[in-house]
Amino acid sequence: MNLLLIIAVLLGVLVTARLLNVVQLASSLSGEDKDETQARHDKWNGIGMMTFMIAGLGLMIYMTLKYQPFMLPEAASKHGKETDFLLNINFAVIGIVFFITQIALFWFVYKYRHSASRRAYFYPENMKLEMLWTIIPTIVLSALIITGLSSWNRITNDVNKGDGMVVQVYGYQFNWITRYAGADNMLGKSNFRLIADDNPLGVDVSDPAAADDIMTKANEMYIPVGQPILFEFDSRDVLHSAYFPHFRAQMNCVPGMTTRFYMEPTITTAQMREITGNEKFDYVLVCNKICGVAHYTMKMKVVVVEQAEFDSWLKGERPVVPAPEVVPAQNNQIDNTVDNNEAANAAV
Ligand SMILES: [Cu+2]
Repeated sequence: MNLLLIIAVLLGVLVTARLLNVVQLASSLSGEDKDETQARHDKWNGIGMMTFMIAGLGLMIYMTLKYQPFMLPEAASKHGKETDFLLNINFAVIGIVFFITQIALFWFVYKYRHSASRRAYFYPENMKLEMLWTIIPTIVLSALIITGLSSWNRITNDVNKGDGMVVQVYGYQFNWITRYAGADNMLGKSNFRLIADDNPLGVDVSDPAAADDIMTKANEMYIPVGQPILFEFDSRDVLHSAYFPHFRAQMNCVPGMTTRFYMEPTITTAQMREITGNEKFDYVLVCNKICGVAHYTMKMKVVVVEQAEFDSWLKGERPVVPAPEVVPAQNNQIDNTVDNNEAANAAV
């Protein structure tokens, strides 16, 4: 199908080229003035350019408006509002410049097309103009970069404030695990050597800080609204990137090191459902680094609730260090022996 389409387009181009040749030949045979023919062609070229510009810009405006409903809703975090503000300023500046330059470009092609009655004016330099188009972009770009950098520094420096509930986001191929620091707000140490089926984060259970750490049961993360949260990101295997699109937050998860991000959600899931008019709306945490074949499945539901609801939810989750009576190590061993014996008997 695609091949047929390509062949059809190629044939179309060839036919048009041949037709133009024929038209040219016909006009030269009929004794039409060469300059006149050229002028007619130039005019149609100019009109074509203007049509292309109007259609292109029109389509661009139409698509921007049409797909507006599919854009992210308003930012749901404090930093997110700042990020959006910066982004909008950038879009405004780029948009204005884009429209001015594109309209000028196509208009000039049309307006100043070749004319036998007009000579090109030799205009080698104009210091004033050159100063103007060097200094204005320098000022505008510097302002954009300086405001952007200062915002970025403020956002990333908030990590050093030392407050905020500590939540670990652990990425692995291909999902996320979250761990809450508990009452002491300190995560117990972890080491990849300790990773086991019943200890997916490799938490050092002998570390007293780990005693009150909590892991989530389901593939979801609850966070309280209006509270600063200090995320600590880790990866078990390859680079992942923890991306919270609705909070305008993203941080790489790097194997062997912990990265941090500080965030304060401002809109609960329930409120966002009202704002978007979508009853099924949910915040998400997704992976934003192609990390392997099932990268696209790395998605976790994020639920923003009031503090009280968060507290009661957290009580229902499982502790990282299981209570001693839950996993009696000895029984396990005995069970294994029985299994082994059975297996041995079966083999005999
Ligand atoms: Cu990933």
